[in-house]
Amino acid sequence: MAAVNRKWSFVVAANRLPVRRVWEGDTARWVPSPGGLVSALRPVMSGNPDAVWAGWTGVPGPGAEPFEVDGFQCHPVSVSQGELQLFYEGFSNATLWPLFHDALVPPEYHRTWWDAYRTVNQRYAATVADLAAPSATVWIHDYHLLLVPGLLRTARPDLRIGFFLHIPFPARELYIRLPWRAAIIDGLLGADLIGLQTQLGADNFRRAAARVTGAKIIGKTIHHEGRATRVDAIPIGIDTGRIARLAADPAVQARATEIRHTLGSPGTVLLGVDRLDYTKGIDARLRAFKELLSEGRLSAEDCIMVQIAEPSRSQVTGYAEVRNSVEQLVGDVNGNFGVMGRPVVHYLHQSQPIEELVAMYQMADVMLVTPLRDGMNLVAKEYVASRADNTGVLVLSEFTGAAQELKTAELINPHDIEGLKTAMEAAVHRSDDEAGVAMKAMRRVVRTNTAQRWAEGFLTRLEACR
Ligand code: GDG
Repeated sequence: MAAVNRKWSFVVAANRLPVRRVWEGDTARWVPSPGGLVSALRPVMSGNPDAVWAGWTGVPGPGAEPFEVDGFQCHPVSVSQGELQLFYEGFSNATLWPLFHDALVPPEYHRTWWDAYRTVNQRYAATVADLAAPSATVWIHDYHLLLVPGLLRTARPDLRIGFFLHIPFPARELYIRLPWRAAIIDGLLGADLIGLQTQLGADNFRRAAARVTGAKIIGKTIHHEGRATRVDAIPIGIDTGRIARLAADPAVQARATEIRHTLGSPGTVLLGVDRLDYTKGIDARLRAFKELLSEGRLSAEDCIMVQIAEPSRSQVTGYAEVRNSVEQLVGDVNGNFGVMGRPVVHYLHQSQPIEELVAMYQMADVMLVTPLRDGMNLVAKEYVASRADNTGVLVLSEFTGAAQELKTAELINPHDIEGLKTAMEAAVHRSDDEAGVAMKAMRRVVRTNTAQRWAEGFLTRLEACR
């Protein structure tokens, strides 16, 4: 049990705690959440007596007492039902998320959302200020908490503060539409180090900061009001070891064979795995697949597509629309090209455990990762990490952070449907030799830049600041 009132020399703050609640009959217990961030921070946090994680439990209402799960000390921050709508679904996911993803749907600007965002950020900052020991290191994550570094700097000038943005930072011309653009830049500049997924994101941030606050940029550092903030590209990785272990597990391999058999043992399986989000370009790949079938460039007898679309943010503007358009396209392809008992697109609007995803990665010949904009995209890296025999082709959007590292993928522009079709057709017909060379190079990248190395790298740079 994390003691109340004690101070910690390493504090992580993120919207969510690294845990989720599972119910067994009438009893609930906390288990560690799946996902890259938890794996990345496990080596520096789990079992570390000086480290604590502040965040929301996922259950609205008053904050619970501190607790421990799997060696992670968890300090809940409360978010009410009303704040969930205004701060989380509103400002975080209907203002910042679309604006930072190139305004793929129009961002909404509401002063009531902004007020709630500020209130919740103040609560996080106050919580961290209270938890942190003198001169502690604090690492704040993502777009839900953009104001926390600045609020914390004012309350606790002694702290070493790092911030990592998991999503893209947009072009300055887009960013400056935000009515609260100055407050957010000021908030972020409270950090000593700001990490972004790509060089482009880091450049965009520095340019926006210079324009909005008049700050001076020298090299990678922003100088403003007597303080310096270093801004770097520090791309996140995956827990490659875990994915590789799952890929080597005979039960997972047997499942991969079984899935392929269930699909009717087709010549080629194309796979998509995404949260059902308008940024992920799921409709672009379905449209391309449909046209390839109707032009006879791919055959429905030979090629099957599987699309896993994890349910996501169904209450937020834009998400019901993308679900409709994806489901309409799936129906269209199956209606036109399927035969009784054998659909051409297998679509699951369900969350899958990682074991099942790795089995899918293993059975798929072509992986389709076609976002219109994506900070990194871990699915692309997980696919590569699952291909121990160096087979498989990754079709990857240029507009993902992952494209900066996985340079031998089949890179595409998802806005260019003809180009996407050509790349998908080529991927289906790619020779094993050619695919092997490309896959080997990508596997070197995911073996080197792991989630654990990313966390160490970020913290080493943060220690070097100030
Ligand atoms: C944001 C940024 C950035 C588990 N079950 C399912 C599922 N998972 C896991 C996947 C993967 C993760 O969820 C999805 O990560 P992505 O990177 O693809 O996407 P976002 O959720 O948008 O993550 C992104 C990331 O933060 C980390 O910094 O890379 O750019 O947007 O690990 O194994 N995924 C899906 N269905 C499941 O049932 N799709």
